[in-house]
Order: sequence, then C-alpha cells, then structure tokens
Amino acid sequence: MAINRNILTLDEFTIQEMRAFPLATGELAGLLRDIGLACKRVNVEVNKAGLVDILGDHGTTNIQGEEVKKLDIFANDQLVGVLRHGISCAGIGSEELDDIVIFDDETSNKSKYVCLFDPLDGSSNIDVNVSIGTIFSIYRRVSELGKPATKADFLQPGNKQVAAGYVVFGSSTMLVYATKRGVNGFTLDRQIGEYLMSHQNIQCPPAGKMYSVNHGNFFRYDQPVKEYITACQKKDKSNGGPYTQRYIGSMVSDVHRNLIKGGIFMYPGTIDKPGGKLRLLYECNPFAYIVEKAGGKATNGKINILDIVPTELHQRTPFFVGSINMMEELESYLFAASKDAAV
Ligand code: AHM
Repeated sequence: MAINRNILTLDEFTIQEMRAFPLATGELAGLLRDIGLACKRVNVEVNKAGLVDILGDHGTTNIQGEEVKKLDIFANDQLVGVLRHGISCAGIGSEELDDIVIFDDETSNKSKYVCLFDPLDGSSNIDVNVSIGTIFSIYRRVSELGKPATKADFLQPGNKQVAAGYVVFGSSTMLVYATKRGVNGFTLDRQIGEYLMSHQNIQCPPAGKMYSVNHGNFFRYDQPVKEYITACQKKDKSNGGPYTQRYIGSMVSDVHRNLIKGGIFMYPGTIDKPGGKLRLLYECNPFAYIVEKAGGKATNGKINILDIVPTELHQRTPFFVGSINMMEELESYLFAASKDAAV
C-alpha cells in the first residue's frame, strides 16, 4: 500500500504549530504527545474489553498473572504514569481521584502546565460495546515555576485553558484537540501507531438537526428546558426541522457527533440534582472550549461555562453545548424565564 506523505501526523502538526511561535518551548507539543501515547495504550485495552469476560473478571488475575483492572482505573493509571514521566506537566487532576497529584520533582516543578482529565468517560457503556472516550484539559500554571504546582493551578475558569481535547474510542480511534488557533482531528492509524490528520480546522455547523438529552429525566427538568425540548420535537420544515433525538449516553460520542454534524447536547439539572451530573473541570470545560473554538457555544443555563470560577475540583454543573444558532434559541427560552422570574 502506498503511504501518503502529505498527511501530517499529530507530532508533525503540533511541531509545525509551535514554529509559528518563536518563543514556544515545545512543552505543549510534548504534553499532547504524552496524552496521545497514554490513549494509544488505553485504546489497546478498550479493544480487548469484550475479552475480559473470558479472560477473567475485573479485580481478578488474568492468564499472564496480572491483576485485571477496571478500564477506567487502567486509563487513569496510564495517563498519570505517562504524564509523570514526561517533562511537560507539573501535576494532574482526574475524575477518578479524590485529590490532585502534584509530581513535585525537579523537572516537573519547572513545567508550565497542569492537566485535568476524565480518563474514560461513559465507562458504564463498555460492556455493551458503545464508544467511550478520554477527555483532557490543559492550563498554564499560575503558581511559581520551579516550585510544586498548587490547587490554584487547577481551579482556573475554563476560559484560561490553553488546550483541550478528547480521544474517542469508536469504530475508529480519533484524537481531537483545540487551541486558540482552532480545532483539529487525528485518526489513529493502527498499523503504524500514529495519529494522522483527518479533520483539519473543524467548524461546528451553525445549526444541525440533532438534539441530545436524557428524555427519561424530562419531568424533572425546569419548565424552560421542558419547553425548549418540546419545541425541538415540534420543529418542521418551516422552522429548521424536523429534529432528530440522538442520545448515546456517552458524552464524548454525543458531542463529537454534534461537533461534526451540528446539534445540541444537554445535561440539565433536575429537581433532585439541580447541579446536574457532569463535572465542570473534567467534562464540561474541555468540551465548552473545543466547541467554542469550532464556532459553537456552551452555557450552564445562566452564564457561559467557560466563565465559571471553580471552587471545587469535582463540582458539577448543568451543561448545554452545541451549534451557535441552536444554543441561541435555547437561551431565548432559558433567559426569557429568568427575566420573568426577576419581574
Ligand atoms: P460516567 O462518568 O459514569 O461515565 O458518566 C458520564 C456520562 C456521560 O458521558 C454521559 O453524557 C452521561 O454520563 C449520561 O448520563 P445519563 O445516563 O444520566 O443520561
């Protein structure tokens, strides 16, 4: 098979991007490479997931005598391990861990960046072969370089992200990441073990035909959310419809699809859980940043997700993200309701 050398690998692309900034140190490119590497390892295990039942249950010992770990723990360990050994990250925060991990060695203390991630989002779907993914978010430290990173480095609003991305383990494995220069997608070529540029300069279509929400919670949503969902269902050709409901229950897959094809994804608060389910730092901020850099928008229903100043590592937030026109229509319902309440 002829190899097309016109296609950039992830490493080639990040180095090219770096050259546009004469003062760049290459740390960000190194960090993205490390995340990509950890995700290649996760990809291998995700692809074997169907065999776990015949090789042994989670928590037991496999035929090589190794402990079989839950995949989300495995993914977490890979990311922590690779980033700890790399030279570009001063510490991490993970959805899987109660607290941040500061690497605190001479090299890491000099690193400019910290990284937050959800190692395997949607992991409850693994045993039914649904696409899942890793989400990551990168911040420049606010603490003094040369000293260990601090919690303040992690509790920054999303608008301070330097880069964010995800890897979707689907029919193909794809790494998508965003910086202020735009959003690009790379598909893993399993034969050569490289991510190859497949989706250059991704733009989220301003409108789409899909809305994604857990309808099972419908009667527990606030009235304006119910009204917007009902409006989605009533759409016809005269007002941009008909819309289709698509909800995988694996946010990486749902938002990836909407990013490429246009659409809106919602995880609103409910009567019993007003803060919703999704985590601001590990899930919402990275996707809000990616979709915004692709021309879309994200809100918690009151303010832009990226403007929320976090107070806790694991805080949750209602989350609405997607195509700009659809988001503006949603906001017309949400904001009209808050104006009524204020009168
Ligand atoms: P997880 O961290 O247990 O995997 O949950 C996160 C997932 C998201 O990927 C998805 O959007 C959401 O949970 C689905 O939740 P629900 O089943 O309540 O609709």
